Amino acid sequence: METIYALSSGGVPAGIAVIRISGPRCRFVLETMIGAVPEPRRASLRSIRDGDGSEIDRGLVLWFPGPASFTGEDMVEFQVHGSRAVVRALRRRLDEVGGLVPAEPGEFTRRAFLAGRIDLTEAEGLADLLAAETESQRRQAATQAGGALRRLYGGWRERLIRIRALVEAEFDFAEEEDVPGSVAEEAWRDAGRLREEIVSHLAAAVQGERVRAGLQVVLLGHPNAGKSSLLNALAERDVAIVTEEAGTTRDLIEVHLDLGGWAVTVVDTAGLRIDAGRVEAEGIRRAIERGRAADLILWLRAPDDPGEAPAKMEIGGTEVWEVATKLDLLPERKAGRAEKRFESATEVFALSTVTGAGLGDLIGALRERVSSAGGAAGDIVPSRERHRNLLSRVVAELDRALDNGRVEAELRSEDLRRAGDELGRITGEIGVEDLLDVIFREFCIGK
Ligand SMILES: Nc1nc2c(ncn2[C@@H]2O[C@H](COP(=O)(O)OP(=O)(O)O)[C@@H](O)[C@H]2O)c(=O)[nH]1
Ligand SMILES: [Mg+2]
Repeated sequence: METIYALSSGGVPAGIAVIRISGPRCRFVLETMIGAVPEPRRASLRSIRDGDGSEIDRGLVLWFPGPASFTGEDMVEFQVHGSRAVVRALRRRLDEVGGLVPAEPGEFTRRAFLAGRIDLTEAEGLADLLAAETESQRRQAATQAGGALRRLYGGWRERLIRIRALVEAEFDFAEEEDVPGSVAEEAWRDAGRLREEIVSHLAAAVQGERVRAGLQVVLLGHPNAGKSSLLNALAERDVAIVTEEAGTTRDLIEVHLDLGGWAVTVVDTAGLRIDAGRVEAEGIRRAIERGRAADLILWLRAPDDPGEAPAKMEIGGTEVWEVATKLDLLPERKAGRAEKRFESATEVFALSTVTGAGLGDLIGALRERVSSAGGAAGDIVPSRERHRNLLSRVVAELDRALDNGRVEAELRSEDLRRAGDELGRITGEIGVEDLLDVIFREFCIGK
């Protein structure tokens, strides 16, 4: 195994730069660069020395001997002054020492996984924790990174093994007389209870995935309906171009918002227009496609909007809220009420991004929508499609095993084994080699 190093603290210049090293050369690095191996797991202030003995910087040195380290290997951490020159000099020195290579993104975490220090769900939780932008994302990721899913799935897997042992013990007794079937029966009853637990956990997957990815809200409406203006108003900063020219927003623009601790992704789209030029038509196609996959469509229409709302079939089953824009342009007497024009809209709002009227109502409703979809703090929920798919397979195997119509107990026991294997795939104990690159690519360098 090569020894890897990386700047783990992000961009320089900064107050402090943290350089992390993991692998068998750590001890040698300490001996050559600070002339000693300090006390484990304690910060010591040392001179970090160059090849000619001169001081590169004075900083904190931490020594984490394996296997009780994050990666399971020997690890060293240098906390130095966060300047470009200090970091560059340290990198050069580490290259000179020899046997060290720069780490790939997520390589420290990958080594932690391979050493069995963490399981795959904890690695995913760490990736999510590093990417977290809102309180709900942080809480969910921290719960997962702390091993909540590992413990849950590990416990279920052990329970399945026990159930199988009891069921299979019966095979040997089957030939003998007067053995009551109750042990196996009780085991099957427990398998049924376990199935129920997994089904109700699986039902929370939608919630977990939404907290992780954020509520997806797509703005749709004809050109000049006020979509980009609304996006800007929501984002409280200029992220999309607002012009009076129709069809300027040709691409999709995404903004991540934090609405009272919940993540909401708002997507601005090209206006829907039948006679649009080709570039714009491509934008429109993408807009509708994005709307179909979203949690919520905001259908915007200006007072003078002649256009039709999209047909129900075009946007699929996505929930639609209708938003009457440019409220300030309406005469006072009409401004109070917004009548619904789009048949399947579940809510109607009226607002003006110029005066700000009505904006609070929409934001309040969005916040309500996302928090009610998000569940409670401390919930242990599947957070990825990967979990959801594998859990569905666990349930399918259990259903097969629990099907009393099948007489061969050996086959039913085999189904139980397969159910356990699917759980093992979630935690990464079984067959995940081809998945690792995908998962660890999400990380930044130095984690
Ligand atoms: N008076 C008024 N004008 C608005 C309002 N919202 C947007 N506009 C104007 O309407 C035009 C089109 O807005 P824009 O956000 O680019 O629409 P989009 O094509 O749907 O993205 C621009 O000139 C905006 O300044 C509003 O609430 N009141
Ligand atoms: Mg626009």
